[in-house]
Amino acid sequence: MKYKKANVNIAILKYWGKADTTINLPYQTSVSITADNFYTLTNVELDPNAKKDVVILDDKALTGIQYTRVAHHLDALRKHFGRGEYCIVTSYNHVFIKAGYASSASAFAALAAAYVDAIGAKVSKKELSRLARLGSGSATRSVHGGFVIWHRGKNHKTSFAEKLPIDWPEFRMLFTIIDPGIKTVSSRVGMQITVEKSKSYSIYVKESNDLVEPLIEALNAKDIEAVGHISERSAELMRNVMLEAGLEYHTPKTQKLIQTIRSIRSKHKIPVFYTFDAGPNLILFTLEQYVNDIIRLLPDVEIQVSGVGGGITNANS
Ligand code: 2P0
Repeated sequence: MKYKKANVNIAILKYWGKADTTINLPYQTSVSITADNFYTLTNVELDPNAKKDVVILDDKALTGIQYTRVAHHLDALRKHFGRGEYCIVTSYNHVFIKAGYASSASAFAALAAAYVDAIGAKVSKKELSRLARLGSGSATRSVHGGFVIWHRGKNHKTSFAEKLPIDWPEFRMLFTIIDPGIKTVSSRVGMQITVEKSKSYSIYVKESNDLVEPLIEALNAKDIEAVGHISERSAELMRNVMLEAGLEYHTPKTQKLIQTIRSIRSKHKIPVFYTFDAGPNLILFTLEQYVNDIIRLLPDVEIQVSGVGGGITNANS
């Protein structure tokens, strides 16, 4: 079977809140790195006789909210292309599920690409990023490889992602597993609660958008210290508005690891920085030459190392 393969991405500069929930229009411009070892494979077949979509994930038919999210994305794609046929979606997730890392970025990027392929349409990567956004915000960025910027835009046309012209193959992400069993409020729900309840949300949006230019400068200069400090600031700004809205995604283990990372930095002069999403795990940013030392200094932490990955590709199985 022919599949589209999309990798997950981790934001250095975070997206956390929607100006328009129907088309996942964000309040902030965000910047991410596409990972090279966690991905989703998806095939879409049109079924002109079907009365509804069928979605098979990891050999099991999806139901409930997961099914509804896929069907809604397909509805949006059908509407966009003026088509009516329902689909059979077959998908495999090669994502670090055990750690609670979300797979919506790779899942909806692969779905958009596989649907476009199934109807035989030709679209640019920029357009594909818009179509992926209709399924999930973070999927907008997974269309591209490398370092990616998602311009927040003001409407469907102007909110898209593009690859930044940065070649930094030594960059590494260390995915930690801290509390695998913890269930959290989904990003989709969490960001809505934050927009509604956080007192300083509009200040956060401005502070976040003010980090775009310094981050691009730091990436262009391949300045790991500057990139790392901006990534921590972006994550902490996001956490601050989450906490104002009553959302705590960290556990004591998360906070303890943050302290350890800071002390590795100061004591051992190793450039290692953290970020986090809507969960208890940290993702560490560093360079290839420091990976072994960092792993040695964190003997009790389960870690998966990832390099910089590519954009959507074809795959067979
Ligand atoms: C990000 N996250 O920039 C941020 C940081 C989590 C924290 O994008 O509702 O699954 O589908 O647009 O994309 C995760 O949220 O939410 C996310 P929807 P999504 O990576």
